[in-house]
Amino acid sequence: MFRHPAILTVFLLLALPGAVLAHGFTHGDIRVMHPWATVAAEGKSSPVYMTLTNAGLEADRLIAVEAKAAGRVEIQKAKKGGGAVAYEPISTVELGAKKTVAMQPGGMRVLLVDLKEPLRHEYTLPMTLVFERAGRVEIQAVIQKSAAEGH
Ligand SMILES: [Cu+2]
Repeated sequence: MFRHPAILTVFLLLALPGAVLAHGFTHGDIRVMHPWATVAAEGKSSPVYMTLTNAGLEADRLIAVEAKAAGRVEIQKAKKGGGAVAYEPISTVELGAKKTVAMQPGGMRVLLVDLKEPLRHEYTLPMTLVFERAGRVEIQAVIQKSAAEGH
């Protein structure tokens, strides 16, 4: 029976639910789960959220984030109090041994500033997370319209 190669690929992906449902990246002891950015126009900014896990026995910390699509990248944390959420830059994200840290709306985030290209819905954005111990972790952020979208 004839089978279209594209159809076959879909079936193979569905046979590996972990690969589809858990969009994540592992490098050494570091696991980065479901990184996602927000749809944005060229020249604008876009927040990126993800969950970081350190499966190792030694503490690590995120010290930098790089993205070719952005003129500048900041790591930020929401300030407490007040009405609208305001963010301020932080230099690192501490990731203790056997700890998980969620970067999510209203908490910590990565901000891509001065985008050199538009972030289009459902495309993916290559980024590099730099950890003090684990080194460089290459990830692909999925571009979503909102936090609720998920997959
Ligand atoms: Cu995902």
